[in-house]
Amino acid sequence: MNIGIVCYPTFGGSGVLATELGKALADKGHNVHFITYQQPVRLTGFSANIFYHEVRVPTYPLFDYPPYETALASTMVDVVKNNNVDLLHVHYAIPHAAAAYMAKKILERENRFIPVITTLHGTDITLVGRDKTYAPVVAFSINQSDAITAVSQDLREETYKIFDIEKEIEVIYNFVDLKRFSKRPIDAFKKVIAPHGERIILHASNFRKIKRIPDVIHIFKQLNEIIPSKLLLVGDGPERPMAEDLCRELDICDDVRFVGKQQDMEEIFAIADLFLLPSEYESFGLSALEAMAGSTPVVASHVGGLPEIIKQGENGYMAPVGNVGQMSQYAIDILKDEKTLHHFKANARKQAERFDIHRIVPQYEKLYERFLHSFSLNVV
Ligand code: GMT
Repeated sequence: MNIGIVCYPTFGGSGVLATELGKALADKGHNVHFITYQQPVRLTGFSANIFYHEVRVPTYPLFDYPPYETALASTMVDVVKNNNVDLLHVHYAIPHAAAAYMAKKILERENRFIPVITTLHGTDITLVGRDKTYAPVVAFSINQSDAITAVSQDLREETYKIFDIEKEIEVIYNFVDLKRFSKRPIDAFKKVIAPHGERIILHASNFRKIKRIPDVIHIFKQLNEIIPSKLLLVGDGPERPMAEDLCRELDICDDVRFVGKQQDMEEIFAIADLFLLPSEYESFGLSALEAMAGSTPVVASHVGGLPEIIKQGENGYMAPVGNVGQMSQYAIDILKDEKTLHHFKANARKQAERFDIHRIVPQYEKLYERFLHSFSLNVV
């Protein structure tokens, strides 16, 4: 198959998932055409059947806001026509589903019928998408997609609650490549972070408000008073300066390290003892799944799709949003002795196996085949 994938090229979960999906499809022999404004961060190395098409957005003095959506739709048309693309799979509804609808309509006028599959990732529905400046276009373009998938059952339900969706939304869970997360901890790295054998606590995100970074820091502070630990903060974003101030205020700077955006998350998860994700909302929580794949238990908020991957008291714990005291107590419970920690780590890895890439990617392939078949029969 020749598949066009449209996504954000950044460190965000939807872009990471879309890139990993494209790479996995290419490994299985499909030709994959990434269409985005920058080379996706996880698209490294060379693969004979992966192609990257950059969306160029020319500027003009008249444009305070260069029209990305128009440039994207035009690039989609061009890529489909020149590469015999069979279908377009867009990740994150805004603005990708609307641009895909436009491209589809243009191609239809040339008698080319291209199925559009939209994968909803979370904030495209629950936060940004529902904003009334975007909502009508989001709802319309989702409804115009030939297939809609959501990354969790919760996101599926939320989408039906927020928008008037006339079609079936299929749940295809996010996945992780377990093989990649099978690394043994690098002792030298561990020693640098925790020189006296302290527990290593990890948080990785885009440091946006929805991630509740102050909760991460307060949970760590309470935990560190009982169990000597180090906090590793991976990623960057608008909340970082505030987070640095808070660490100074709480006098915990010696135990906290901000390491910025990182590529080799496998090595970081391998040395971590616990992952914290006290978000306001997570449609799925791909970082939590990656942590589990690296045998790291998770303490998180009981929200969104997280209960679909975290099993209370088995591979982690969840507490109500903002209940920092409960979350730090759970962290202490997991980290209190080697035997308990080992048990949680083993269960985390076992749970991640349910979401292995080899189980999930065939679900997308099946979906593609179904729509290609229907389109060739003209029954959609
Ligand atoms: O919130 C983020 O980290 C970014 C955002 C994105 O679209 O890149 O993540 C959303 O999609 C991820 C991949 O499907 C999910 O794992 C995240 O839970 C989801 N974020 C939210 O729902 C807040």
